[in-house]
Amino acid sequence: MRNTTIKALIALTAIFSFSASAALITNEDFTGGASGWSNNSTSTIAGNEVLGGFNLFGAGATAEKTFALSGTQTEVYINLDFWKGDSWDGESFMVTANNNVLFSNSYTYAQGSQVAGQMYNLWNELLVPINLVFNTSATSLTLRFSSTLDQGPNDEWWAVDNVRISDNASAHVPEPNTLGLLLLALGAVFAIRQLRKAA
Ligand SMILES: [Ca+2]
Ligand SMILES: [Ca+2]
Ligand SMILES: [Ca+2]
Repeated sequence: MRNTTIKALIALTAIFSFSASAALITNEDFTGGASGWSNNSTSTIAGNEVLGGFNLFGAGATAEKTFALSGTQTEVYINLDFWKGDSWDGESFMVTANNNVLFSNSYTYAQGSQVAGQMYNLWNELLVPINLVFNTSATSLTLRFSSTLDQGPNDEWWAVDNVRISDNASAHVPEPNTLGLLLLALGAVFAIRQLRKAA
């Protein structure tokens, strides 16, 4: 009887110690280069390696990559840093996921400060953190970056950095939670009492 109860408590503790946690799908800072993107060209902005950049991603440039998903998620979280470079004049930068436009915003040359590329007055660079949620239960994610720029990459350009994708799929990673710890403590107290009775 005593052993059965202790075993039951241990089993309950084990069950409640498993909690769902977000699954990390990718985390790319492009240090040492890019791989798997439709355009793997990288450059350096203020000492930091990025995908694209000055003289690389201007009119018509796109970069996309496909990632496998478990299919058990309902939300995918996409975080990245976007760099607007030099003489943008109202064009937009877009982020799409499986052909859904999740982000589209327009920029102009004077936004930001002088960091890279051309050094003409007000041909500035702007760093924009972008945080998106994509509702999907698909088994893959094709992430695509593009713009409506109409001039060459020596005139107006963009780059991305720190692309991080995660989702809310159940990862089944053992992770002590409050209930699990409480049950563990109760189990320990119970076991000690039983041992004292037995002694
Ligand atoms: Ca980087
Ligand atoms: Ca510049
Ligand atoms: Ca233009």
